[in-house]
Amino acid sequence: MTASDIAPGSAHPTGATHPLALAPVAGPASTVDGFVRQFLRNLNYERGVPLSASSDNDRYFAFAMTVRDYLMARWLEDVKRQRDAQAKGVAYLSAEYLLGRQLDNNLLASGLGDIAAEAMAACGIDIEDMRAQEVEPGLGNGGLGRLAACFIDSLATLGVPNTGYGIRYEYGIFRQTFQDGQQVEQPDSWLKLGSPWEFPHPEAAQTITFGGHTETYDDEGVTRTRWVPAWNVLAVPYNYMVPGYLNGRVNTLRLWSSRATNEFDLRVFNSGDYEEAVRAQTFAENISKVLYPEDSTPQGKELRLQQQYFFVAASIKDFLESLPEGFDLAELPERIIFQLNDTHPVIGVPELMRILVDEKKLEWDAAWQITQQCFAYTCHTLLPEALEVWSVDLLGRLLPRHLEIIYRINEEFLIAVRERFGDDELRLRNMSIIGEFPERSVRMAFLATVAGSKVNGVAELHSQLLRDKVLPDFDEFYPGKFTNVTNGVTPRRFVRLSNPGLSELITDAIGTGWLTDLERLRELEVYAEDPSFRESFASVKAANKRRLSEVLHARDGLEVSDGHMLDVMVKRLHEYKRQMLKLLHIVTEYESIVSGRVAAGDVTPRTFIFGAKAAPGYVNAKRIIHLINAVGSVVNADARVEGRLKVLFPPNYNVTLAERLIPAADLSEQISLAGKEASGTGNMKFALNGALTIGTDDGANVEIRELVGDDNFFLFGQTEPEVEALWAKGYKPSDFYQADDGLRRAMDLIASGAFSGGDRSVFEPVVSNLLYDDRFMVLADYSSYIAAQAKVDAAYQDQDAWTHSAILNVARCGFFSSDRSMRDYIERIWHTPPLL
Ligand code: 26W
Repeated sequence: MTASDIAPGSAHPTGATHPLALAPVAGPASTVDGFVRQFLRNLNYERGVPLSASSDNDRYFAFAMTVRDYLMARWLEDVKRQRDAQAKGVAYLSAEYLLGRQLDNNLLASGLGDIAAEAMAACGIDIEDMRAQEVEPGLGNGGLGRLAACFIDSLATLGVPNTGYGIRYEYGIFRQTFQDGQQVEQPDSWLKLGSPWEFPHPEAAQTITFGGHTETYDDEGVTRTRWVPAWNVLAVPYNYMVPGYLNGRVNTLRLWSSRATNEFDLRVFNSGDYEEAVRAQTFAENISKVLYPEDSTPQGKELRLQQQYFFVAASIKDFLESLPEGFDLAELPERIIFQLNDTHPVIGVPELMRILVDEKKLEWDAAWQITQQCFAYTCHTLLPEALEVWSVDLLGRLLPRHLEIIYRINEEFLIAVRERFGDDELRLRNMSIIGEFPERSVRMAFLATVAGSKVNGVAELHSQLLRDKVLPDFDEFYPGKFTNVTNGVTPRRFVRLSNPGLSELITDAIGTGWLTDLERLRELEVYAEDPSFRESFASVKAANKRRLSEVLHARDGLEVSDGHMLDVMVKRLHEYKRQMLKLLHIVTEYESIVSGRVAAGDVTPRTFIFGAKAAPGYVNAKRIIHLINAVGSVVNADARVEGRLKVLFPPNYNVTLAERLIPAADLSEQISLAGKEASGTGNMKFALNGALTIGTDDGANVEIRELVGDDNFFLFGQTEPEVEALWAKGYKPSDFYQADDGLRRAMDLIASGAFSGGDRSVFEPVVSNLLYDDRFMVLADYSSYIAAQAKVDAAYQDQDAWTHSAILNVARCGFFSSDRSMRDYIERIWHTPPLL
């Protein structure tokens, strides 16, 4: 970088003369004075207020900007370094990023924490008040969105060139409230007070077109196709810093926001139809307005396809424009890999083909060669209903040229299949990218599989089932294409930031290296044998519980009782995740007390905490939320329980709450029906924070159990093959109901209206759903779950042994760092080494 690229001194808040004077790993040579000066400068010149008249929000902004200023030199430098090196990079294409709050993360990454704290103390400002100002960007639904956020954190920390591409939704995942125990959704206006972390670049907007028709024309004797679209919108990029942990590296997250184009406006406007012009504007701006809150059940809504094409087309253009003039497109695969985070961005495949063939005038085969090497696909589900399909009708109307291209890709693919397997019509129908029932539609997972250089599942079991059950013909047709990369989580946010007590304890024992080399947690194993370490570990857990209690009290007026085991189930509300199974356990415990069969004093005191949002249209899930709240009201108020059971359901579970809840948990509930949860990532966060898991052999639970050992994990439930066998034999849930007294009593109590003021009709659908349908075999796994919970109770009696197990969970779960996931992607899929 030339010195003139960056304003000397002024860009740097801390008084250092030149940003490069800062050693990346050794930490900043900055000063408290420098921080204070820059903070006040930002308050005055960016917010336009003196300290004496500033609001909490002003101070939060000025503070955030000071941290931002500090990272800025490194960001500019990194962007330039990546451009100059012409090294291969990763374009992570994801419709969701569930980022969580940025302030603390960016403070940590910059190593400014202590200086900032001192500086604010010197100004008489409580950092906590400023932290509380930040509304987390909830631009995702759950696991998939949070995974994307962990991955970009790890890529920056590893120093791998990466841009995360996505959508800047104006409204993220809805804010959940409860009214009479039922979920009510409120809009999430996270941008109401603005965000100090975003850098809009309207001048770099891309025009994205839709609709219209295609036509052929003669191009010097070659017949070519062009797309004549009917309407367009602008995609305005907003850049966000993605700082690596203490390494002086900063990558970019680029989220697109839709705007009306002038061109479009003016045409209508000049025709005199003002209302129509306004309508058109609103229409264009709707594209990035709101995140679809459906997790795993695509609704096939036109706006959703518009969103997908909008951000993917903008991202691909953005990348192609960044290439040097005269770049040979045959070399594209040496410069970029577009990673498809589930099928949501798959429309990028025909888009790149369209650009290469129609615009760059490459031969189809050459273009296809390039395209196939430039994409890779990650599948995040096994539920058949979660696999996206777009009706040919809709796709053809919105993106006529893309549909033609998809048809051609399919045609050539099916010819190749026929060559290989012969005229096996059934197989051809099963493998076709175009499905015929219930309507003609494009199977996006098939398109992604055909186009991708690699296809990966997100945990060993998931990848295996993907090959064996979901896409077996493709696995046979493309040997070597399928692979696994087990998910991971960033230890910076989910251990260091969320659990400072544990982090300090670990660092005191084994030094700081673990934060970027999580396998080093293994060195803690010996400390599990040290009574004084166990004591410290237990007191960290106790302190985390008190901290949680304060948060829940302030946030929701909820009380966590002292001396209780904290039993936590937090994740989206979905039938396959089986919150109902957890609830049946609670009702069983409660019923055994109120019926007098068990003395309250003999019950292990437990506080059960739920956190879960249901998709707004998912009726069964919403009924289960209602039932959890109803059971909570009754159990918590019943004197016969003597306070030994407590059910808490803080509304609006999000990343910020997760960061408080997980470090306080004793028991982690990972109880999905085997073969349904692709991986889970909450399970990893709990284990790394010293909670023991009660779980089925599903997703990454399998790998957690293998690592921590059977003695340190409460396994229950059928295995995936057992589930298959029971379906094959004919599953009758009522048989299980009849055969188990505890189950019958719990179900009968719910059916009796005990949790609905005597009104039997309220929860009747929940009970009959289990008795007569039970798609996720709650009843089949009940007895095994209850038996495992009894083992949990027994184990919890010996607190010291429990702590021993908890330490071993931490020590043995270093594998689940998202840094390791990224290394696996790099080695198996991307081939993008860190840029040194
Ligand atoms: C509406 C369409 C749709 C379909 C699927 C929206 C969202 C999805 C996602 C695949 C749901 C999701 O978040 N899956 C989760 O991904 C995590 C990260 O890999 C896994 O850990 C979870 O097991 C998986 O459920």
